[in-house]
Amino acid sequence: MTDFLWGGASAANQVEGAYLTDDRGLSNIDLLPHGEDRLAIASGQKPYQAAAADAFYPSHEAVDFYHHYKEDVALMAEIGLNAYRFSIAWSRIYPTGLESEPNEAGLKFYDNLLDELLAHGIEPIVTICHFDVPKGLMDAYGSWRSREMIAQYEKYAVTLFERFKSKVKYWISFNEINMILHKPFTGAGLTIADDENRMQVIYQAAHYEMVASALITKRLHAIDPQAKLGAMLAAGGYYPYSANPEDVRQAQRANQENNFFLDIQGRGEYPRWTEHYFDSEGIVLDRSEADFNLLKEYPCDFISFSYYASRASKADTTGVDTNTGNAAGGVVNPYLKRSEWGWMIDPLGLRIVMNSIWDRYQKPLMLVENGLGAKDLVTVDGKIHDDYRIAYLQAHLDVIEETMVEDGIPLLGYTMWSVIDLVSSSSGQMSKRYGFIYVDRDDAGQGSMRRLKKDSFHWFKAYLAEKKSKAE
Ligand code: BGP
Repeated sequence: MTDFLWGGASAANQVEGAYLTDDRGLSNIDLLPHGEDRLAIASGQKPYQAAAADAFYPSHEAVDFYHHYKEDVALMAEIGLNAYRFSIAWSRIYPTGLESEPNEAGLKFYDNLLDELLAHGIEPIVTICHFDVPKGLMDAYGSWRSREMIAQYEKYAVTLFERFKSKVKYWISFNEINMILHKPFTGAGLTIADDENRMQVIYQAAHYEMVASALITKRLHAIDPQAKLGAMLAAGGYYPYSANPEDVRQAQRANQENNFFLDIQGRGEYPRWTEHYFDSEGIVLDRSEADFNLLKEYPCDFISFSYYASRASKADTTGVDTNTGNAAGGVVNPYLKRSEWGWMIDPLGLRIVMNSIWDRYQKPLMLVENGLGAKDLVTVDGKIHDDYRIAYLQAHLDVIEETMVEDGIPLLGYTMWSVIDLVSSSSGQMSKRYGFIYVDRDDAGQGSMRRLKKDSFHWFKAYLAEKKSKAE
């Protein structure tokens, strides 16, 4: 595991803050408030304009990584990380999305960040679009409802490839592309009216995103033949709740829906079940011959995925707990423990996921998000004893090792979510903490932004040091 990428992960809208600094434009997540409106807006059911007038928007300041990145990168290096997955904010580069020239100040920020990382021996893994659409493109085109978005995204991605080609080898086109099924505003800046065919809007937008991803794979290979483009899926298999064939079929159906994205991005073809499904749901998509050719010719180079929890499916949910706390739905699995937010904790499920993705696509994998959201307490002497996080991560790392060694699955790297505390995507809370590094900031936006090292920080540092010494 010597050249294995051991890293942390984050997303621009969850860490950077400085939401208008250096001419950055507004993006979809800047319009997503903390509090009770968040879920309805995130799932595209309520327009963001209808949020309460005094709503608090946690992405605006986040944990101010924009001004703390040097300190934060130094802390990552102190842990011993050799990789960092982060995303670029589209609206720092093209503030409305529509400009013909990029914003130099935005490019400069990422140049500085990349230089800082490389100076510390940390390999960047860059997500081009992590739940991120400039508001200007939402206003002009209704976001990914429109084919126009493909050219806008291509312009943005090519700007990044040209500028950062000597510094970045691993690119990811869209974070958790399947999140569009559950939270289309978060995933793709979509708000869907009650009288619209919701799945028509979603599958059309997904098609354009996947064509855009294939197109930039083509562009990347021409600009930088060494670089690799990854697809990215929110993974976690659906288990049948029981051996009842109805439950088994239900789980199969849910897995097919999830695999839809990798089937197209990994194999270049729409799965066959979609034909009947689209017909029966009245879904008619704008898909051209040129799109199909592009999808076939430019599949992704590697498959990245997040894994937090597994899911369970049941055909008849009467009397069963469906409160899984997770956008992916399903029912509560009685065999598993759950996090404080109700997510099912299932290390063995990671082995199952890695095997099923590999069996299906035979492309190198990268686990780019895995971690535990939990409430952390700071003791009087400034310590954070997050043994629950250490236990979660250790259990998952053990499974990864077994899967690589015993099942022979190639994994390029592991970037733990989220290395540093940040704003939770689903809840908008700061108190749902994931980091090795604690940030003094609360759900209402109060706090000094001071960084503290949790017990997990020291534990992972020792874990990596041992790995390194064994490899030498
Ligand atoms: C994934 C996202 C991340 C991140 C993570 C944890 O869905 O890619 O952006 O937030 O999940 O989820 P949450 O913040 O909702 O706990």
